[in-house]
Amino acid sequence: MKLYDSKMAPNPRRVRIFMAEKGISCETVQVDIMSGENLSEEFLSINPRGVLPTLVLDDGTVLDETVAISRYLEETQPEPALMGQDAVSKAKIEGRQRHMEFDGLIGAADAFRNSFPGFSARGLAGNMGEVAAIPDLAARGKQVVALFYTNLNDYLSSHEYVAGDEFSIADITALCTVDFAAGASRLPIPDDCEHLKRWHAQVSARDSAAA
Ligand SMILES: N[C@@H](CCC(=O)N[C@@H](CS)C(=O)NCC(=O)O)C(=O)O
Repeated sequence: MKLYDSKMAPNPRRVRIFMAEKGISCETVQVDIMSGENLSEEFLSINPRGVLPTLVLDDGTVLDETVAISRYLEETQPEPALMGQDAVSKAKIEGRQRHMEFDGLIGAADAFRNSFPGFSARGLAGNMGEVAAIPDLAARGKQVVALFYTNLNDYLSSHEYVAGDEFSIADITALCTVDFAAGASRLPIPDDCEHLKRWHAQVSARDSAAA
């Protein structure tokens, strides 16, 4: 299989970390989002949506959406489990994963996309045509990230990981969200979020975090 990847972007990193945790490696192809390589005819002929990550299986099947790709990898290589092991843990982890994505990553992406000059006519990711950035969305994205930090800090005051006692896909989404918000959107973890900082140091020390 072949992973179409983009080094600086948070969603492809989620898949790279997921693979590293499972010890899966495959050929990767870098696609430069900043210069619009994901909107080239060549890439759109692989994924007409023009988004990364995109995984192409050996039989030619094309998968996109980080969680769908992760689901495929979890099913084909169940150990170590990153998406739960029984009905309750699977549902809990899926819920927490979605909280990280909807309550954090989308806000961080809005904050970046709607303020970065290079994306002034690329307000939506991928092959969506010209869509103007909306500065108010950048401001709201910042508010979302601030709330995300506070809520996650509270949760981590009584849990080791983002979905309870076990490292899971929810931690991967949260780590990529925090690092993207701190880097691209210049929204670092606030000093008073000590539990979030403890967790961040812990998961950043895993080998997979370098992926
Ligand atoms: N919901 C999708 C989001 C994919 C996405 O938006 N990826 C970004 C990179 S993080 C992208 O491809 N951006 C292309 C662009 O900005 O044109 C997923 O989870 O994979």
